[in-house]
Amino acid sequence: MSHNDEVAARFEEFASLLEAKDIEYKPRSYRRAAENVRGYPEPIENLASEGEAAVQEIEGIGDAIAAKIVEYVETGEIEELAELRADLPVDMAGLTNVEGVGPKTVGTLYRELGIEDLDGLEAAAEAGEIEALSGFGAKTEANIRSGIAFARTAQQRQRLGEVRPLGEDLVSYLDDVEAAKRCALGGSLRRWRATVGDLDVLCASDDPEAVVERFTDWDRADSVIESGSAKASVRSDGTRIDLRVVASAEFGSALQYFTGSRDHNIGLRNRAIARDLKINEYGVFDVSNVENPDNGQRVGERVAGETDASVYEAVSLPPIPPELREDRGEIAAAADGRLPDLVAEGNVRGDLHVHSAWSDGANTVSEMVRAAAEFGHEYVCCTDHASGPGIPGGTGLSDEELREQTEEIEAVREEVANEGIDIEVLHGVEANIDADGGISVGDDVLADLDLVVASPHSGLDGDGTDRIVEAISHPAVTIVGHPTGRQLGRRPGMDLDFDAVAEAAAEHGTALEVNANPQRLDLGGSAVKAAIDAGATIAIDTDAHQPANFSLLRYGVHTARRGWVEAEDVCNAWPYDELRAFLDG
Ligand code: DGT
Ligand code: CA
Ligand code: CA
Ligand code: ZN
Repeated sequence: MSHNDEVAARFEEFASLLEAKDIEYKPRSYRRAAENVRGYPEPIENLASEGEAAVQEIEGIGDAIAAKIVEYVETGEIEELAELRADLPVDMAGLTNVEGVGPKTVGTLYRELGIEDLDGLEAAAEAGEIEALSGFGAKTEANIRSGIAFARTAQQRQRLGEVRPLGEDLVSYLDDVEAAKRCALGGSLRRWRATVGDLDVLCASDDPEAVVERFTDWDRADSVIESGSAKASVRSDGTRIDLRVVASAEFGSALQYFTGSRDHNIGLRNRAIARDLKINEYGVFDVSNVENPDNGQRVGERVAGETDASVYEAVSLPPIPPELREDRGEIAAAADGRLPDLVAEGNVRGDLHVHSAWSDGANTVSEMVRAAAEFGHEYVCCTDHASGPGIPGGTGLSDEELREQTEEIEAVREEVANEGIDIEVLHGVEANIDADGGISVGDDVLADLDLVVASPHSGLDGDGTDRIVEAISHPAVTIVGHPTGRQLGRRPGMDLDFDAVAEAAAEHGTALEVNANPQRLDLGGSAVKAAIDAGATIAIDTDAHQPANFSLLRYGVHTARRGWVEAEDVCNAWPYDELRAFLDG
């Protein structure tokens, strides 16, 4: 089991509490440490067991932070964090879920009004107490009031990127349990939905009680919600996990059933009924000689159920990838032999949206390029932020700085070539899309760059269709980045007419991004499908701000798969020559 996510969450809380106390600089190093620990490929406790010096091998981790990691791994606590919490006893994660409420605001609201949680915040906003504080106003208070409802519902669903590693960790733990023969994730997590209500795990075993016992004993299970002879639910770091244990012969049908979605399963069951078959979690049954098929679960002759694919085969269908099981026409497509040959992570050849320390990234261009090569990319494009609204002060580049950056990019190209590192290095920019759809970089600079990602960073509410279509039509724009501007669990982003956006993108040869950052996953599955249906090109980018972020690619790939995307639809899955032709065309 790995403590990486737990340590990262503690450091993020640590950073927020420091910020709330108006302490400067330190929060940034804790946030950076959190990201590096989360992205570190090995269980952090392996390093911690070798001592503080070993932990300092991780980038961005000095002696003070290393000591805290060792302390946490050894004791399960960080004393300084406990002191900070006692000093500022607030629900930091819940409060900062409200858009416009950052850690500093939480600190002020606690000191001035004693606000500790969402209920307190709501009461104060309703009573007009926030408006009366200096530095706040009627508009801020109104925004907070409207953000609370969204923050409350958002809290009930977790982001895919946070729970997927938890689920994988659990499956690898259960794989080592002797009594468990096969294990798999089910539910929305297996379908790679952007947010997940709870986590469903399935095991095949002849000894279900032994598996249930090991599950409830798992050291990441904080509490047991319920526990029976063949199923149990626990809570881990705020996430509910449901386990079911079934016989091996029924594993496939159970997995198919618990993968969902509900509407997909209804479609499949109807197809079965038309063939005198009955599908349920126990198997597929031939009920042609059964008088009353609804009378009981295991009725008639059992014809399938050992594997997930066998269930589809029984109704004359090829296996349908879990990401497609959303009742968006996948059963008809499967029946007609029209299922897409979905893009896979291995198809992606480069990342076209990457930041360096020139803007708000953590590393030099050279470090990011090397990390991209190490990840396996054939090409990478540096796209630091241009200055503009929504870009934190001082982190966006002026036209002049973009010109200067060109020289550094050229130097990095030479440097990696001299070392025999095989990667093409492109120079781009992430420009802002302003309220009217205009672009925040001068035309002469745009013309000299290899690629332009244009993204919205401010004014992210209401209908943004015209604005995004305008940006798509700009001749210099290659990719529209995170088109809605949504942040999962934080803000819904702009409303877009996805058909109109898709048509414009197809017409102008502008790619639409699937931003792989788990906070965004923007565009999401159904919007991506609209883009594909209109013939638009997709870019799957990580928006990396540090080397560990390149591995977030998988979330983007699976989100694209939810939109029926094939490798040929993805410009950064094309060989470099084809990409070059696209950029130059
Ligand atoms: P979530 O957890 O809200 O992100 O979404 P799911 O899809 O994981 O839903 P969940 O955890 O309630 O149930 C897992 C799967 O089990 C679901 O996708 C389909 C199946 N399932 C559960 N309850 C029902 C039900 O009452 N009717 C049908 N047809 N299927 C169900
Ligand atoms: Ca679920
Ligand atoms: Ca469930
Ligand atoms: Zn970016």
